[in-house]
Amino acid sequence: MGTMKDYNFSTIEKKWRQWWDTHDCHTADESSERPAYYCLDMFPYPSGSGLHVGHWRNYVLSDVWARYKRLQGFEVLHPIGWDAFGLPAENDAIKKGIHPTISIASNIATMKRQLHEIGAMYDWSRELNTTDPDYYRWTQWIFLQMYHAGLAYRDNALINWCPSCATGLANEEVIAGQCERCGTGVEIRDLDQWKLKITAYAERLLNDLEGLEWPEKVKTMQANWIGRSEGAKITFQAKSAKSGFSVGIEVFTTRPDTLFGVTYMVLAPEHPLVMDLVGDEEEQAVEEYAAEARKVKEIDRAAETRLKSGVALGASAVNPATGTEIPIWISDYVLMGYGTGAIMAVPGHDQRDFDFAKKFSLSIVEVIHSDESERDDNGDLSQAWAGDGDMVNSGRFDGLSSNEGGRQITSWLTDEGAGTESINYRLRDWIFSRQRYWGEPIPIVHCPKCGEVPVPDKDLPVLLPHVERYQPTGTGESPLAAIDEWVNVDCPKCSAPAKRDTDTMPTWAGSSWYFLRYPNPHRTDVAFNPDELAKWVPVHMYIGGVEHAILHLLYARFWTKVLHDRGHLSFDEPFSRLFNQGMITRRSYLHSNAKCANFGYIADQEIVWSDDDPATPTCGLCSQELGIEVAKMSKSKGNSVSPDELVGQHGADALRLYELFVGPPEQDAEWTDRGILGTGRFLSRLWKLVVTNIDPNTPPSDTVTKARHRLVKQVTEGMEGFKFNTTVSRLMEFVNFATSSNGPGGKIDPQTRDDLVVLVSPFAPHLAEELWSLCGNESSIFQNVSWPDFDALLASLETVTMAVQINGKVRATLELPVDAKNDEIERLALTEPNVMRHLEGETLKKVIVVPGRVVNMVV
Ligand code: ANZ
Ligand code: ZN
Repeated sequence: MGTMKDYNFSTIEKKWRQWWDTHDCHTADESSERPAYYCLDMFPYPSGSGLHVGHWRNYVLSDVWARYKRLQGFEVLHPIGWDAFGLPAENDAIKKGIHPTISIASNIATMKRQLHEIGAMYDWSRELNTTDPDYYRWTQWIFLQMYHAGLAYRDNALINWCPSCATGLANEEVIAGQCERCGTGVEIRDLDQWKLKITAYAERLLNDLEGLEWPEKVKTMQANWIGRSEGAKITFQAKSAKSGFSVGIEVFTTRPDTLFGVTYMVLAPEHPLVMDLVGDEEEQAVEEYAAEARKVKEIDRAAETRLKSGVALGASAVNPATGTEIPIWISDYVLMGYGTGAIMAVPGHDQRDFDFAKKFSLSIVEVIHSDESERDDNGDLSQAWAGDGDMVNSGRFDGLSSNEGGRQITSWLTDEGAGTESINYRLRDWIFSRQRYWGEPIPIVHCPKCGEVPVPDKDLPVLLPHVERYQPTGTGESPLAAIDEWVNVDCPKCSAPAKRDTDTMPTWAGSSWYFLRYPNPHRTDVAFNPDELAKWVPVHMYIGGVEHAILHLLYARFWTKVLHDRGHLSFDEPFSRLFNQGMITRRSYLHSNAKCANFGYIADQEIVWSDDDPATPTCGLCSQELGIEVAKMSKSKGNSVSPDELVGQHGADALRLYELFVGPPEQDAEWTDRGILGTGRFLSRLWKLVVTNIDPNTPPSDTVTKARHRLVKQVTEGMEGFKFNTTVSRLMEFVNFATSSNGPGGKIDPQTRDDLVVLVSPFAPHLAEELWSLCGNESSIFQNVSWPDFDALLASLETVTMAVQINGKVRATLELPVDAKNDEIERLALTEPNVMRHLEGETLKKVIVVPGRVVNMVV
């Protein structure tokens, strides 16, 4: 039995992966009696660089959880697939000059091998790919569901345009004024675009956050993105400088209490009334200003600190509270996309208005008094006071608190027909058109007679044609527009010659509903069957990166709600519980010598570590000292570590353990290359401990039994709390104890051995399965073994001895954990045989527990 002595991970791991596959171990059984549990990973996009150990961590975390749930008795659905449409895949294909269909197939092959090596319990029978026509047929069908509900519409709009990706972007894809994908500064363009009316769901998307077991941080990010503001809409009567005509200008304000302090109005330069209101003299300056404003990024326009600029229109409006005439200006600090695109300016209480008024010598009236506001030597405001206070200079509202005043002014305006309570959301409709090749074609035909005609469901999918030239055109049209034989079709309604819509859907389309497809991925008659879905979805546990906090997670919630409202789903939230894993960071070394061939992020093998000064890495070519930076692991920073070699050298289980051991799952953790040696050693020690106890004649000893209960308790609690790193430490400690001469010296009883193997199995499944079978078991741990139980008392660390007295006489002693609760102590005391005997036939009047000392019973 020489082979049994050595832990040969590479043979073992291959063997068990094959065994799992041939025994269909990971296929979720629809007809199972077990309760259903859906543990979902955010599916990856098939990138050309494959997986690095940072990605691996995510999949290991979810697999530990899925396996744990399996051992707890659930039927676990743990699927995986490919988010393969969209910019990332297309940009990658363009960079390499390989058609996306080809590069994606080969990227998937690589990543599939890598995912397989994790040994995760993925149900590959449900693998799906968003670029598969059998899949995107249903993505198009959902788009049409939106269309029929009036939630998908075409709109000529100013949109964010990335000049480098040559496509329009959703607001969510613009991060600090830059394209979320490539970092290029975003421009504004005027294009006909498909939009999805996510704003119709703003209220529900916000309110329903409350019921979700999600990290607070993510919920806050979504809430801020939706951005609910309570206030009022107020109409100001304005007089055109050009025609003298009267026109109402509506503003949105969160501070109706400041109405008496409105000393001017500002319209966004793009506001449709600007050209009606402007005077002849002002017209040219206004046009020039508007043209300049269009070039400024929204993020800069909105910045509080931006130097205020603007032009007066020459027109005026009337403050409905004071009857005073006030001038109307345009300025880029007012955004067309928010509220009504016009504001009532209150320089006394809004800092941007204050700065603007100072610059253009407009009057400032204080209407909210506070002792805390900052004043100059004359007692005037030296800054806007934006807080609460008492109303002043506000006629009959004087003396009210600003909150009460706001309510009263709003109701007065409502009576006058000049205003109304209003709730405003920051959320904008989702710009859904992309002028790119690699996406789902929008299933609409444009007919000169019938207008927009949806492609009938039976004609779906609208296939993406295979073309040689798929590079973006940059003209505002997608490359599809150039394919005449594809574009020209008969109108589905009147059969006249018509044209297909040539836009494609954004990356986020396919991922907005994929979790609904996994329960029955092969159905051809429907996208999903609500009855078959019901037991799996909402997803019980969703695991992925926090970078999806807004985009993907908001869109998926939106689609789910729409499908629910259309009668296709019984639930309206997709993910009950969410876990965000932290990122893996690693040191990277930055070489600043531009003359050296190693300039930039320098590769590991080019770095020289001298023995004299081990803290200072230098360049192998030019000997210059290198800068050290700890950054998110990525290929472009030269600090990414491939799992492939590590799996070859140390085994998948050792890597799994190190991925867990590296730090708390929800936190970022720094990768160290030698860390895996420790977890590898641990697995060898565990192996030895178990194989030397295959046929033990070892009877259970008290210390080992207690240590076992303690271990089961610690691991169970660690699992429940998602503290996998400390849980791995506990397992290591136990193996140290079990092998140490102060402990049992390597001898453990069969139950302790079996429990240990089961506890380890979610972390190191290959090794655990091999040990399990060496212990004489025929089937897989994950087929019919349950998670071990523990006894709370045995599991507790320290004990005290307590006497149990009945009417002052000691009748028993109890060995109890120091932290035992009074009712627990009482319950145990009452079950002592000698105590029970003495209580027979007596009425128990009173029980007094003196913790740590005595239980007194009075009969
Ligand atoms: C008068 C006022 C007085 C305001 C005051 C604030 C303080 P949030 O909280 O983000 O919803 N506003 C409205 N529409 C705008 C637009 N399109 N561009 C720029 N600013 C706009 O902000 C609402 C406030 O932002 C509104 O309330 C309005 O200024 C301004 F003491 O109205 B307020
Ligand atoms: Zn160099």
